[in-house]
Amino acid sequence: MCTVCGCGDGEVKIEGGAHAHRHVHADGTVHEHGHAHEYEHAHSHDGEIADAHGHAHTHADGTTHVHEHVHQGEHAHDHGQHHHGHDHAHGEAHHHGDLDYGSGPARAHVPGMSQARMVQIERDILSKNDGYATKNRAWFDEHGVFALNLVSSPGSGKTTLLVKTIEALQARLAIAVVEGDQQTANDAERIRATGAPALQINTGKGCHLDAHMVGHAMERLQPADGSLFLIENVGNLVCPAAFDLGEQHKVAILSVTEGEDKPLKYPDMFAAADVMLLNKCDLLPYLQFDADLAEANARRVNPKLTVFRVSATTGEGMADWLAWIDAGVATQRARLADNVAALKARIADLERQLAAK
Ligand SMILES: Nc1nc2c(ncn2[C@@H]2O[C@H](COP(=O)(O)OP(=O)(O)O)[C@@H](O)[C@H]2O)c(=O)[nH]1
Ligand SMILES: [Mg+2]
Repeated sequence: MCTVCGCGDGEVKIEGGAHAHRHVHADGTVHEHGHAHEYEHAHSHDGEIADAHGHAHTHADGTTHVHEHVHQGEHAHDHGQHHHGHDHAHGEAHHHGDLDYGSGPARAHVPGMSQARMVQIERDILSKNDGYATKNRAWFDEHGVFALNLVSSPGSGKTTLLVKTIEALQARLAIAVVEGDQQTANDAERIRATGAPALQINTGKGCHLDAHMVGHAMERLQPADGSLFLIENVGNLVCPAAFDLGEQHKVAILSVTEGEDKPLKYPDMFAAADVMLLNKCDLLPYLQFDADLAEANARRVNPKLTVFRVSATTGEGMADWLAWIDAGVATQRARLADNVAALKARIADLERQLAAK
């Protein structure tokens, strides 16, 4: 997971302007940013990696190698000399001398860094992110906005699905879209062609959107009360799983050309999602793809997953997906109505108190 390297620092660009600005988050926290270049979002996200003084490898069989390094500058250890390819038996899952760098507390490996340090960095990044996500979610709930975070590998059909979803719903629903990609505004342009407002976030080297970026996008897009807010995350089945953006649901898209075992290979994403869209079902007659097995694999990772089999190009199965969105929007609008009723009651109460004085 990319939280181990803190990638994406200082490379984020958000469409929409080149000026210093100041914004106030829901809790009153104030951020000020100076923008030196056009559209350059110049503040740095936390996640600095400073030291490389030691690391521990935990192998599948439980063997742990700890290395202490007090080098400055280049980290010169030679992996070959650490004899990673052990000739003794590894744990159950790895009978053939396979290497598992996903064991240990950090569930990942970075050369030159201890697992403890990695866990600390990940906690720091995610707790900062979660603070922004909580503010985003509070704002969505206050304004009765239904927000979805679409996650998948590149090319599974996220943008195509969004375009078709917008075309089906926009007559009766205000919709705004955030597009995340490392480079280009291609997807935002595809969305804008439908008439819906869209904002592109380029993440540079970063492999996911975070809640801070989405907070900025919300300020620019100003989603309407009771509207639908769609976030297309950077195409990547790994990193976006860890980052809460404040959405109501993560929606994972798996297309039938990707293989039935992807939920087992990338379980974090399918565990984090509430819905899976199995897309490109129009191609099933031409492929050796077992849709039932793909669904079963996804449910092994996440038994509560709601699955819709769809084809964005033919429209097959889209009605159920659209009905699911309608239900979510209705729930958020009911919440908005409750918020308005509570505010009216509060105003009436204050007026009574004033009249009594
Ligand atoms: N056959 C078929 N192709 C699709 C479908 N949905 C998307 N595609 C194609 O898949 C490719 C990638 O789609 P895109 O929406 O850009 O994927 P993204 O990278 O996840 O946003 C494009 O060539 C789409 O036309 C579908 O339901 N069926
Ligand atoms: Mg796309």
